[in-house]
Amino acid sequence: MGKKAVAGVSADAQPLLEKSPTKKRLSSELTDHSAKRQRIEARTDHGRWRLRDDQGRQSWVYLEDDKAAKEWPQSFADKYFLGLPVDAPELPKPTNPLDAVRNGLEFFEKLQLPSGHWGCEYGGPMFLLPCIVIAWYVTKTPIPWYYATEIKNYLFARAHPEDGGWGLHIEGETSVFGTSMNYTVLRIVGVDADHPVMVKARATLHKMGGATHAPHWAKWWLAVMGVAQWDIVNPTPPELWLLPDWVPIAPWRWWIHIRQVFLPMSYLWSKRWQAEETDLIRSLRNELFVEDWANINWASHRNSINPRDNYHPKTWVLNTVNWCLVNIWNPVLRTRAIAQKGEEWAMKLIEMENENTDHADLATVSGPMNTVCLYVKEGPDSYAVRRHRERAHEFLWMKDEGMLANGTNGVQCWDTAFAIQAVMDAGLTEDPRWRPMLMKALEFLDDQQIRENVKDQDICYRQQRKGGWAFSNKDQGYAVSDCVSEALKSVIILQKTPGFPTLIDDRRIFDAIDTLMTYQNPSGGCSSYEPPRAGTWMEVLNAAEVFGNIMVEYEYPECTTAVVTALSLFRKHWPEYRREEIDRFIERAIKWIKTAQKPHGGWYGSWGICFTYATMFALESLASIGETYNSSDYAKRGCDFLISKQREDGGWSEHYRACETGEYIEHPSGSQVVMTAWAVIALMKADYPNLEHIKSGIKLIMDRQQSNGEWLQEAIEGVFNKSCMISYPNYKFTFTLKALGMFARKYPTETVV
Ligand code: LAN
Repeated sequence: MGKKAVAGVSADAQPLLEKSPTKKRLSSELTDHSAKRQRIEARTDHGRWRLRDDQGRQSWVYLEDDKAAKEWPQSFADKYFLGLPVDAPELPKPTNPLDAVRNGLEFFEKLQLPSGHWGCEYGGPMFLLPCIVIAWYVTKTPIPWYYATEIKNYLFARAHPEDGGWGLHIEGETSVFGTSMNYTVLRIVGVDADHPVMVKARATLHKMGGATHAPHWAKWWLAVMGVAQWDIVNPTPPELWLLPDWVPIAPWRWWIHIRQVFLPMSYLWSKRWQAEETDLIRSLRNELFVEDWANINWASHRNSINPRDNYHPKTWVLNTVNWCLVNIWNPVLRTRAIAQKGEEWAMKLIEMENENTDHADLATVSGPMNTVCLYVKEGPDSYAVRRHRERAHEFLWMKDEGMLANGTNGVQCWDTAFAIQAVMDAGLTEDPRWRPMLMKALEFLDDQQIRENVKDQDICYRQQRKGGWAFSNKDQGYAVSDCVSEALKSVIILQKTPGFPTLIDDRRIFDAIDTLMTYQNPSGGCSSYEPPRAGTWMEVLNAAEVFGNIMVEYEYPECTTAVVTALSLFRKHWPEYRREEIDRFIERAIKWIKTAQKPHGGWYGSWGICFTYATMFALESLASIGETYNSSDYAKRGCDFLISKQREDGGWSEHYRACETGEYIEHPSGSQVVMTAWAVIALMKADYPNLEHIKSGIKLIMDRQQSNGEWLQEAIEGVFNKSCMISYPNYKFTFTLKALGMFARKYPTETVV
């Protein structure tokens, strides 16, 4: 149990219990959730969980009532996500790739959700659940016992088997960020500090220096809780939002995610708001730190950080800026009037974000932070707080291990677009067997297209989005270049297939194109949510420590290719519309793709792991203008790079550390189906002449397919900001099917088994 004894731990483990009923309360609304102990059980009955799909809004419901459970039986997808037996029928063993596609689709079709989309767990990052749970705690939001129970189960299942800590993401090494945050979550949901899991985690945390050595975001959350003091948090002044737009560092120029996180951070930092003190908070002050809490010199730990958390050390520029803010700006120059103006404008922007997303907010960090801001500003029962509370459920996911937080409010539009394309690549869109599934998917994309720009787009610094699609759903409503592109391709493909209706008319297609055309950077490459608004030098102000490439938009081969292929497809069907601009766009984009090739021949991937993922996209871009292995040195070098990484069993297996280091690294667990699919897709796109390499990859994918048509989960597939991994479980269906289908169409006479 660390260095110090923790007084009264058992009772303190009752986080929502005020021990002494006579204790003076600051507000009467406390009574509700502080009066009872958080109920927590060994496990819930997994047969009672259901995934509700309300037009693409997902939330997990626990049916405590027998009658309700009977009336709403568990679906195949519910059971699959929960790891319960699904009894999918055994299928005839495929003798060729196309039959393997059919078997895969038999299984995958059953995972399509009622509104027509595919969903799945979207976990990986280990700092998201803490955002939600701490926000619940400080806003006195009751946590249902079945959530508390399953959150505990998930975190217990994910504790590092040796040191008992948690990392930045599920496959990462233990860090102060992961451990201090998830330890806090476990205490909030009712786990006793004496529990062996907690004792072990605490010992590890203390060995790493305790929570004084946590990165910025953890310090911020602990300060909000009142477990740490605000002086330990590096400054995030809201008055930065008052800078005129022309100022090169003005926050409107930052990457949308860091902008939306900085916003609520700056608001609460400026207010130095802290939650009401409870026994749990007092207890955590003893548990999370190595030093005696009362004697900690908080300001001296602003820059303390354990090396494991310090992926992107702060630059001397940022340290100097912070020093000036702490020692000159805050104490001497920052008048109350300036602070107030900054807070007011930050709050206005938060309110606009809430209005634009109906309180779903951009993602799982800013959403919970905004909830706290609104709680502070408007009080516990305001509409904004209640709506935020409702929407928080859409970020939670239930699986066999327990309950986790997803990176966004789902993967709806993204995975649905790839599902459609997998059928298309296999040439099966006209097969009546898949028509109902595809029809539902098309209807979903029709419903989810964003029809208008946000209100006052320029005031809240948003990007044009009309006609686009978000990664998740239209409620969240942030169009992303590649999400728009993949959805648009899928819609065009289906609507041009005989037998499918035109749900999305030309005007709406043109809207999507108009929005896509805004994403090109002067270099020719495309970024994610917005074209870059400042140079990459802004990274010198990266204060997050745990992430890289977070301050501004970059150009990505993945996004660039998605846009190029969408425009190319569009151009075939509508050769007149903005023709010259589109031609020029594509030409410039591919020029940029060429410049982004690494000396070893591969491309660095920012959203999937890593060189394998991006090389697939880059080779597709080149192929779209007819540059393939035999005709293009770029394509040849890309293929040679991939071939040099093929393993003896025919597969590929890149490790996530490649994203962190920028060097290709082999995964110790051997070939992965998703990675193998990416590599063979790339080789096929580039017309790689030696078929044996492609065939051995295809064979590996077929060999790994189960007799019911599914593939099993392997290593994590995705990444963001270089250091944090994120799961894309549907990729083991969509990309395997795409690879097999492409092979079947391209080499119809070839056999692999
Ligand atoms: C995502 C998810 C989707 C992803 C793709 C569409 C796959 C990509 O091609 C473009 C970028 C995008 C939209 C993306 C950006 C960053 C996200 C939103 C995430 C990886 C999901 C979670 C992550 C977000 C930043 C997590 C919150 C953490 C912060 C550092 C703010």
